Amino acid sequence: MTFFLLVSQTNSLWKETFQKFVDTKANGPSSVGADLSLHGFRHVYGIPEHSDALQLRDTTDGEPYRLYNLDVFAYELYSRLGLYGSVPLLVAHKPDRTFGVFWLNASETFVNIHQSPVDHQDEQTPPVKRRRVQPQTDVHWLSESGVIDCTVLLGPGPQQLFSQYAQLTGYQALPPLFALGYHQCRWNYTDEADVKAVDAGFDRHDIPYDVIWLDIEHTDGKRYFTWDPAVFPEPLELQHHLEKKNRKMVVISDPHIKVDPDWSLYREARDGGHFVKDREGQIYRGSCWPGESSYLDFSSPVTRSWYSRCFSLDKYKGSTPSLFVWNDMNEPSVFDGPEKTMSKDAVHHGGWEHRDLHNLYGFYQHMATVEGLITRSGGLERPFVLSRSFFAGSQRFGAIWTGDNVASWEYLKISIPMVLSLSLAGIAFCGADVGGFVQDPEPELLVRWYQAAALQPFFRGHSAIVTKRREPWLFGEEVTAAIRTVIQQRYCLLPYWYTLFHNAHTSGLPPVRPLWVEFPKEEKTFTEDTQYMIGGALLACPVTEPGVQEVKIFLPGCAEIWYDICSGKAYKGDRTLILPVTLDTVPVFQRGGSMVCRSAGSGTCMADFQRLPLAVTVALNCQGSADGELYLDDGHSFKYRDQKAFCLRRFTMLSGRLLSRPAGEEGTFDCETVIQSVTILGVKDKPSTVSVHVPGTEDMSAAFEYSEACCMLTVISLNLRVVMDWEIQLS
Ligand code: NBV
Repeated sequence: MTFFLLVSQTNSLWKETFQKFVDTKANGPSSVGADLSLHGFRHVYGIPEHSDALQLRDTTDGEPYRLYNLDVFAYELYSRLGLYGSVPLLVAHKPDRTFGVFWLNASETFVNIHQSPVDHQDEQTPPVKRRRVQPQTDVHWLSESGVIDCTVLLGPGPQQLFSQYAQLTGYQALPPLFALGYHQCRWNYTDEADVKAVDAGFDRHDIPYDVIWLDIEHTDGKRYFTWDPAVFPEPLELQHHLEKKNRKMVVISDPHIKVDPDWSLYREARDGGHFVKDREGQIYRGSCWPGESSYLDFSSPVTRSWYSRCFSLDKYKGSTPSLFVWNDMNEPSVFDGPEKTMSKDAVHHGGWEHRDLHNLYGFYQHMATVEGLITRSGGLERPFVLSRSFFAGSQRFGAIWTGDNVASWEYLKISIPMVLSLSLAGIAFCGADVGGFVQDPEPELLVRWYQAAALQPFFRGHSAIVTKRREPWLFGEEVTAAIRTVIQQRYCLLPYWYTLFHNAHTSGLPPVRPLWVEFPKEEKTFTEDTQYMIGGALLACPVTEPGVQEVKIFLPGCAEIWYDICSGKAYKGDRTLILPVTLDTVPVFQRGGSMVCRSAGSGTCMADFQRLPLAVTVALNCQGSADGELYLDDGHSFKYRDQKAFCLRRFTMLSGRLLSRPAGEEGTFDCETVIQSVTILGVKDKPSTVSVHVPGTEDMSAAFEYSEACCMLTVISLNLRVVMDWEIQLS
């Protein structure tokens, strides 16, 4: 490892001109960098956010990867330019080692990657005469300011790496359960009647959803924390209306504050010294949605606690406990600033220049907003806050989305590697605007987007102000039915998603994972970014191309069995399957050896689904065994943490016997949830009896159905309480 530090003090370098902007370098020009050679590694990943493939490319002939948070509307595809957020974590992987480099620096950063040259001569040389060339990846980090603070994470496997990184930067916050449901957003729902009509539309079309979102037009002249009295005169009544149906509302709250001395919030921020200053010590001004604006200095703990208090129910008039928040434009976006962001020589609390902490600006707003919502509930309720900008550790606060994408097939396709890269870098609660934010999706694209996004952690439909309306029922019955199906399936799968989030919260392992994370020894998986794993059990391969009649799916692992979750059909691993598809097909396979819990039934929103019984699917591996976990709690409070009010069960199947036992530490959550059915895939022979044993009660025989064609056994009419120990025996 070689380090170098460059500090030059020539006068001409103390000022830099870019277009009409002048950057005065009060502390002189500087940069810090380091070169690392990763011996034996050919595959490197991470350093989001870029609209690029999962595997990082060699940058020798092109631009380096840039980490500089910027507001980029309809960003270019397959580009290394900086987007809204940055996580300076690079992950390298080879069959016997996963390795990470965490470069903790929040100033503008470039990452160059050089892979060992391919030895062409070697390829023509007969194998016996070939020299063995050890692959090598050289990584060059370069940041504009600060110090070298670089941690090397040794793995050795992906799971250890995730845990090491989480110990450094924090674990994924456990979201309230509703936040894993479907969110309906638009810039903008125009008034209260519009919101109620859209809400009623979901009920009319039997499509579950949990949250309706209001964009900037809901405010009084883009003054956040206010309501436009003409179109949202009764915000409390509106929230109560939704709350009665167990639904929530999210409103946008951006970091820029309208310069308006007649507005008390502006005056408070100004008089409290809560704004970023320019290099002359005056309040920094820039233009944004409200016109002339100043920017809150979230790097200051005093400003953060002032901002947090702005979310208290008495201060934020028209807000209720069922109102949650969306932080947008927090790179920060400054319309008339250099590269549409804040001047690097602006000054923050403690005299720090903006250049030193640019990539942390959104992180700190997210932190303060989350703190505000927690405090608002007296520390009892889990918050939900979505942020556009982020940095390493933002996972502790909530969700992130991939910003202003476009309604095209290419953007649908790139949403998968973007979500995977974010997940690898700890930002596990992430997603992309369904349908594409800019322009209008054709119906087929919209359906395919819903199908793909229903299999990503954060699931929100969103569209820009000039696009046509696109609520799920506006494109004819076939489209409505297809969207209804995937949203309902998403809700049914939430016990599994929630368990995965609990896992991310406690172990650092992200819910969605590149294939190589689950198959670290299989080189064929190392470049795969059209299909991925949801937890250890499900392989997802959403259709992202128009007009297709079949898709090619790689099923990894020569010792694996994969079950098509739709047909139950079993396939051996280590093969490429050609699967015929229609508009309704969403290829998902369950790995032999795993278990997945789903809600059995339907409902209008998360609260309904929480009350449903569960159906367990056990997929047997070649040894006839399987295991899995289920996590449950009240879905909204911190009682799981403060009073251990959770239920964590482990199911194990071996030699025809399925056991349910507590997994590790026993929680105190006493829920009524029952398991209604258990489907076992891969049962070669029909059992003569299936009996159920619950300690303290008499053994009972259970009703079951068996399909010889699918080797599928379904034990029905069970009524097994999740919190109890039980076992099912096939004989
Ligand atoms: O607030 C308006 C939009 C918002 O809908 C979008 O999701 C953000 O990414 N916002 C950007 C500002 C305007 C973008 C043109």
